[in-house]
Amino acid sequence: MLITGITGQDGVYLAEQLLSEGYQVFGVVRGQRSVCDPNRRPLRPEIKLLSGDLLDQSSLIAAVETAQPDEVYNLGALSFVPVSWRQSNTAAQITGVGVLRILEAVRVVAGVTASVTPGANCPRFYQASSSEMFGKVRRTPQNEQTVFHPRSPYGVAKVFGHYMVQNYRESYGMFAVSGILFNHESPLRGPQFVTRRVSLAAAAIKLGLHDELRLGNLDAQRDWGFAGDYVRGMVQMLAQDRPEDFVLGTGVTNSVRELVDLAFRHVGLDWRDYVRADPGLLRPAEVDSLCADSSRARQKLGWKPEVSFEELVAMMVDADLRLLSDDREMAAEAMLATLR
Ligand code: GDR
Repeated sequence: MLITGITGQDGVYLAEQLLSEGYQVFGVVRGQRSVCDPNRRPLRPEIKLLSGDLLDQSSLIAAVETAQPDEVYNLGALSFVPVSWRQSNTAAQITGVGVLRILEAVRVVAGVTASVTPGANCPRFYQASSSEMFGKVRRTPQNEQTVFHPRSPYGVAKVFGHYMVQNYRESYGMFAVSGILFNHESPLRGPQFVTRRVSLAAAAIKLGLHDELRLGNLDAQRDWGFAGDYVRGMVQMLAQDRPEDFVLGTGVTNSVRELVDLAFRHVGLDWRDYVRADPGLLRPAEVDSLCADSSRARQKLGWKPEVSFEELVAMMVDADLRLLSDDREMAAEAMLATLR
């Protein structure tokens, strides 16, 4: 199995699942392995790391050639949405055209052309598509048929990747699918994303290490689930008889305000005493509300999320209480710095 984005939250969970099922796992990492979250669990030593970059076609061909994988999971992206306005070209190149490059690498190494159909040696391909593609939503809840209206350069790039996967499926007959995943979180989430920012702040304030939490749009609503549940769905999508895209989400929507209320109540605090609105954290164009209709995944994959929003928030706040209570933990200081 070959995974891009192996150092990210989903890469870590997916690798753990595949290793536990007995598969050999290769991870593509850029020359210098960059892990933005020092709290992240170290990668398991069984994982074989190959250098490669979604910006570099030849490096991806070399990685696929070396790994000779049965399955390729493209989880690599510039995943923090606000950065995509400041680095829109980079976002388009990594998150959008990067999908084309890794698809090309798979196609070329497997010797597939318009007239040569994929043989048994052609890996199955999973693309991490995103609910950000729905953006300014046309209908609620959103499913595989809902029209896309992305609101950020990140979302636009994901739409490009999504249609490229569909095109490779239709043009070459490759087993290539996209999982349209709604927000999924865990104690391994990067500290810049709102759930982790809130869990860190609630824990830090409770422990007397910090005194306020600056946030952007409190009215934004998301469908938040647990990342461990979602990587299970990725593996199930590639185990189907025929390639098909699937929406994964809980079908439950909460606002950022509800998230904050829950996290602070978990540590016995009233969020109104600590949260400050920071206009600098508002986005040029916002995705107001998302809610998944994952009935296709429930019916065809038998997939359903096991962790509720309340359990997820409690899990994340408890993990951050442990992290920040441990004086020896170097990661704690780096995490606190992200709140300042
Ligand atoms: P999102 O996740 O953009 O949905 O994309 P994020 O956690 O960054 O934002 C969720 C919502 O919270 C609002 N918000 C804030 N967000 C952040 N980061 N920081 C704040 O202080 C803050 N205050 C309010 C945002 O405006 C937004 O509405 C995530 C990423 O993982 C993508 O890569 C992935 O594709 C989608 O989820 C599904």
